[in-house]
Amino acid sequence: MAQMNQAGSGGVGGARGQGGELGGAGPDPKQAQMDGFTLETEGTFLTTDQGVRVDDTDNSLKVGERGPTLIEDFHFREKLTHFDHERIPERVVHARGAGAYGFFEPYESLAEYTSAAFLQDPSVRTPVFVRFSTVAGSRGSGDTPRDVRGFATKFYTSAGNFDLVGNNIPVFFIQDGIKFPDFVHAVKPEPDREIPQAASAHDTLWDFVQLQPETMHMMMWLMSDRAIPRSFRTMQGFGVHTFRFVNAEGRGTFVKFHWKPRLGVHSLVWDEAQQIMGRDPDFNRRDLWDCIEAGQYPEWELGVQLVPESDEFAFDFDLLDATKIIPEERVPVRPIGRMVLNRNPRNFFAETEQVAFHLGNVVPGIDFTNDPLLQARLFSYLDTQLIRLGGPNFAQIPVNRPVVPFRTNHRDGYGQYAVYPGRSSYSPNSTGGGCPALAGAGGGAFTHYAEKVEGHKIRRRSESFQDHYSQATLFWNSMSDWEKRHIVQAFRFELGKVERIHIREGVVEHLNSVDHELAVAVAQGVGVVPPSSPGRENVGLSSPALSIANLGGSPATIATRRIAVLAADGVDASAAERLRQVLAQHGAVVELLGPRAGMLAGEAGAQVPVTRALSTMASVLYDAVVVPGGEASCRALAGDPLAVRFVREAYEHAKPLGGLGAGVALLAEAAPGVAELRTADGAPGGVVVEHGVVTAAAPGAPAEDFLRLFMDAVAAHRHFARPGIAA
Ligand code: HDE
Repeated sequence: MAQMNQAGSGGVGGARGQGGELGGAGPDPKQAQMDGFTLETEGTFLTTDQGVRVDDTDNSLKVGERGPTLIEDFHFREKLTHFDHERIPERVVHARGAGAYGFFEPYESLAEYTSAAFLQDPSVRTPVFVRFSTVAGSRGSGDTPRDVRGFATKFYTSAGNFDLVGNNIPVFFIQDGIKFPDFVHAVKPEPDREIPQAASAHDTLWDFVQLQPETMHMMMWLMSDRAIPRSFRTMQGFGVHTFRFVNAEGRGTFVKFHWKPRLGVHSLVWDEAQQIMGRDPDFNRRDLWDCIEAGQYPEWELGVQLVPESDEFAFDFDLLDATKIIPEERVPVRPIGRMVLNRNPRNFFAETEQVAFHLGNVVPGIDFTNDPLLQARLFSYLDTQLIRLGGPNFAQIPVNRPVVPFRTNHRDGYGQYAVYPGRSSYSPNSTGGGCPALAGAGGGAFTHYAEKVEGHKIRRRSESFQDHYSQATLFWNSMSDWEKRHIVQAFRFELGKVERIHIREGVVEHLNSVDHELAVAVAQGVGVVPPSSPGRENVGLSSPALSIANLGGSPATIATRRIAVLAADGVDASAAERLRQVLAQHGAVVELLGPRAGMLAGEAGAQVPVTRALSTMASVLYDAVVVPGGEASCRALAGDPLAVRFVREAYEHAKPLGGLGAGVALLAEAAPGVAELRTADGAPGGVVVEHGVVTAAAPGAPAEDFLRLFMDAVAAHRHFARPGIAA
């Protein structure tokens, strides 16, 4: 029977030496450590917490068959007591999340800039645990609200844990952490009625925004498609603050961290995001889990923007202001390594819920700056775990343990697992031989960067933090047409839900200082008198790196895209099979949806297995749709309102559509735009491709041309220039 092995490698008594290598080829030390805490139940007996075997867990101990129940039933009491205490407070923000393990490996040594152990040697892999999250919703809310996504990474390095607690948006709402409770109270459900759940479209958030113009840059990002990512795997991550690298000589360099997804940056459209909340509230969480299970491991490249300390004041914004980016055209992002997530947790609560991130978890070679948002976070993350995880020993929870030994003079407290023998628990001591001993910098100890600071104690915001509009304008100017359209639609949606007209007016006034056309377009949609002239001049600066349109991923790929093949009895079975084969070979997840589960009778009597019944799915759960030929199949689909809606919505959400033989007519019937496109091209019979609609009217299996063009359309993700769509 499985035994719990707490002395497993890297546990309290872990055998690994400080600074010991985490070998690239060897077993993952975090996995080995977690294995030591894992309790398999297969082949075991049910016991009490005390290890006593249980004979009956269905009937409480009673006096006679009809009771009463006896208090001496220790199994009954233990079972209910444990159940009564199963819940812990959810995170005050970022309550809903999903996590995975993996590894990070640097491309080359960064010793010139930092002594961080995990950034020295390309042959050394460092285990990681990443938790992605939404911010405003509660733990049971849906995955696709319009919201920031958290992107928090714990690196279990050979010099202790380093936590990079970032978001998928590179700036933040506020400049000083003392405003965080105000901001969070404003965005969370309103306190009297606890409405709305996981939504920013309400009066209190927008009231905060109109009264706090430093939010404007972030609000532009939040109203953009960045706030509705297609997948955690297709979003960027950012450390947001300016941090500091410190090298072995003690020289500091400012650094901003960037994660870039290998698959490119892709988003949903708003109508789709709203539907998914009902159709599959676990959409992003499921996607992460399924891809890892399927061996299609999510991957990001870590990049850094490095700024020498001598350039601290070289910018027209303050590096300490977390509402600003450093445009990539000014300081390029240097790729320094890659992260792969290749292992799902075994237990959601034990790992994903109990993981405790803290901005203050840094290792030698990485240090802080005086960014006042960062400074506040240094307090908050440790503090929050005390209530969330119930005491000061949460670092001993398996997922939080470093893979190197820890020895402290901390003792006692709830949930203390470590058994420190001996009489000494203080420093300095002679009773314990002076141990645990202090290491100097030469012995791998963390030494704080000796930044010189002086000043008066004041409550004041620096003059260099006062420009709240320039970068909001930069972001707007950098957007493609369709991104701009989505931003206007998002502002109209959100402000349209705001009840108080003065709040809508206040926001429009700020938008007028971002861009006049934007303000007018939003005003026209929300019943506010459009401003007559710009609030500020827009000098037209832009930064291509900010637009999703430029971040499609390279090389473009259909890997992991979910493609629905619609079919009914009479489908051209060989066409359906060929589509499945080729698309799956290129890494797509191909599902055949039919009017019912089970088998379809294909043309010429072939049996075609249905992956799922159409009635259990919706096009919002797929990236693309393709309809193989077969007269009877397509006629049946055309008469099925679910199938027609499926195709129409995919068209309206700008998704790639494919049609073969009789499938072309079905597409045209379901989505009138398709017919318009085909006529425009005027090539009936051959393969026609227009705005991501790929059709070949000739009956039979898909030709190479069709497959190639359809896959190109899928890789491009969305086709927003399509006629007749709102997205
Ligand atoms: Fe957080 N934040 N935050 N935050 N944050 C938390 O810590 C806080 C901020 C971020 O998956 C809390 O363990 C303050 C910026 C992520 O477990 C809490 C301020 C960024 C996560 C907290 C900020 C983040 C959190 C809630 C302003 C991006 C989820 C539970 C000074 C750079 C981590 C917890 C996970 C979680 C405080 C601002 C990212 C209360 C006071 C900026 C990804 O400690």
